[in-house]
Amino acid sequence: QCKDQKTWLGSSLNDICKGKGIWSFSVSPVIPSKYHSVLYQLPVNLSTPPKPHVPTQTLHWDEDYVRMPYSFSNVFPVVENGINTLKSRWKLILNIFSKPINSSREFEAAISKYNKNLPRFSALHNYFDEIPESEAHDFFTNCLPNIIKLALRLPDILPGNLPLLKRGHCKSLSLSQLQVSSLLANAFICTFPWRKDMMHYPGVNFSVLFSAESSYFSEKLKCIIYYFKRVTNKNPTGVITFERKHISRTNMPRWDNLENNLGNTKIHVNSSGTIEDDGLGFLQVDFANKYIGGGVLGYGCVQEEIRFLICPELIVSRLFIEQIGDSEAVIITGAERFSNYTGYADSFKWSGHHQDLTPHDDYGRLKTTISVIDATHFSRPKDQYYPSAILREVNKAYVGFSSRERDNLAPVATGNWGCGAFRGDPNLKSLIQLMASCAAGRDLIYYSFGNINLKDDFYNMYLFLANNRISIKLLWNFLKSFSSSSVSHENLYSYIQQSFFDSKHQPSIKNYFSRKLLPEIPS
Ligand code: AR6
Repeated sequence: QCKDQKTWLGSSLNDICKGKGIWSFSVSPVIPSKYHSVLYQLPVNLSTPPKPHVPTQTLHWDEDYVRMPYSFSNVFPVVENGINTLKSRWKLILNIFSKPINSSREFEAAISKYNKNLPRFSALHNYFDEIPESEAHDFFTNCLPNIIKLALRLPDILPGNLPLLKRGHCKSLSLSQLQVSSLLANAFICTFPWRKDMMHYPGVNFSVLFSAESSYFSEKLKCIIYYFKRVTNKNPTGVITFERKHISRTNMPRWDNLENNLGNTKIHVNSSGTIEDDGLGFLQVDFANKYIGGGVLGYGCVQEEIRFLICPELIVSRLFIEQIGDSEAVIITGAERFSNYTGYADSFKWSGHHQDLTPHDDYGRLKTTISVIDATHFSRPKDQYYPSAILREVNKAYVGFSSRERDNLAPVATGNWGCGAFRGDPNLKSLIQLMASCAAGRDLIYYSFGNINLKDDFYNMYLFLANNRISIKLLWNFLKSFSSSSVSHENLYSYIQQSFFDSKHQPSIKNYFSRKLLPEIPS
């Protein structure tokens, strides 16, 4: 699109921000409680990294907490002089990394001494075989030793228990950015022990990435290495909150009962821009996998993976966030963006330094809030129109968009959620997200990712809904009946219009399946 051409329809961003600016929206507080573990000392001053919270309990080694690699319980059996004994794995790790590592093969060999069942680091070897020797030398003499140092400081940086955010429980966890960096450094050297009871956690050790050969492997690695260069050069001083949300079936909205007019929600639909570049200050949606981060540490390089690569602090969530259930979402506040990028999927490229100028909130977090919601993967796209499928998606979006705060909520910045790898229909998903944001009391900013027809059609549909004061309940009923009609899926919007006229006993509009007729909005 031409630079000067207006690429958006609907309310201006200034209007949506009520003229007060994008940083004016309310944020959830950081108050330690039974439901919010804060693992650093308050208050946060942002001139130095916050000190760790002094633990009052001994370190847990059970299914409710992250098993820390430095725990006394992290042992392995050996036979010495014919006697079975248990040795500390952390001591072994300290010993192994007391010697320099000069190549990726030495790196793999070192890790395999304390982490059995490693895949071969073939992608990593290829990478170092191909880059100039001077770059590899710089990595093994500067960058890797700094990562290792940061990893081995974990007992001082994070001496306390790190609770797991488990399925079905509403719970928050706040960590300092320094604590996150040390956890990620441990993930890089693959120190986290794996247990059977972690089966439903995505896993954070980087061994999977090092083995996953793909066209974008080197670009992923560049993002990660660049992150470590930044945080080891200057320790970050802010903090991040990870919140797991669950809404029980009985507390979910009754979509067939909600009288809210969809037109009460303001929308801004833009065919240009992205959530991460243009959604500053808004509730930014991560088009997630139920295993948070999706293929970031393996195969896959689309919206979620890219977001996690440019904001690598998000990756740490894979350590403690169990598989996300249907009525759950994760909200992450404060993750910093470190890198820029170009391209997408196979053409994805790291493109260097990003200075994140987002201001901090009163609690020391960057005012960047990400709502992690996983759409359904429709291997048979026609399944998405069944009422049960629509219900699952609208409930999911509602969990991700709703808030305990009532006033001054940031608008949702979203787009074709579930409509790429997961094969959803953007015409349907845009309406589902409109219903969810309307019920949650947020305005909606929709990036159609270059799709001009979608921008026009969705906006015209919205105008139709708004001008006719159509409620969530009525739209829900139209959507519910769609799958049993004989109308083809491309004509969903026309079907809704026609259903409305039918409900009013008004004559049908001529040719109502033609897109050209959509702008014919009754005033
Ligand atoms: N901003 C706005 N819109 C975007 C952006 C962006 N930065 N990037 C992509 N889009 P997809 P899904 C649009 O496929 O279908 C991952 O592996 C673009 O139109 O990432 O929900 C996850 O881990 C794109 O086609 O999301 C899951 O496993 C569409 O959004 C799975 O993919 C959908 O992006 C989720 O797949």
